[in-house]
Amino acid sequence: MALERTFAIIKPDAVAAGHAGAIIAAIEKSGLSIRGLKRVRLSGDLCKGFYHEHVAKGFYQELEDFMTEGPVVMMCLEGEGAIAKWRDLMGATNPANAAEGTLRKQYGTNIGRNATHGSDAPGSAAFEVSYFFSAFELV
Ligand code: DAT
Ligand code: MG
Repeated sequence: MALERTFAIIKPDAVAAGHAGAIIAAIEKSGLSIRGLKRVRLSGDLCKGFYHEHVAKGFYQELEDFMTEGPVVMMCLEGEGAIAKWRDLMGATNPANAAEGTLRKQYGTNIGRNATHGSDAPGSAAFEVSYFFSAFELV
């Protein structure tokens, strides 16, 4: 396995519910390293650029309304096989289908409000990390 970086978001539902600390603790326990972290609120334009592959889809407006409704915590995570490892910790997109013990099972509500984001491949991870973090913020 290769040393990878991936991009993670604790989404507005989980931040508002006070689950950011528990999710960060789960990341630390997993062995993934947090290389960058910030708490911000997305604009619609930032959301459209970030989710460019979903902008034309029927659920996009719902996704944007949700992702901009309150602050998020975003992170760059690093480790061996970090992309798959973080996806495994999150669980399936729809919390109803997510495995027991995963973050989306524990903290998600439905397919739209699913508590966390994670990059799905090396290309999207590189794009997403650089979309939100400068080199100065990754330490
Ligand atoms: P993932 O976040 O697991 O990579 P995705 O990239 O297919 O899933 O979709 C991005 C987000 O969009 C997802 O976390 C929640 C939302 N979403 C996806 N499919 C949806 C649907 N059918 N209805 C409502 N929201 C949806
Ligand atoms: Mg995705």
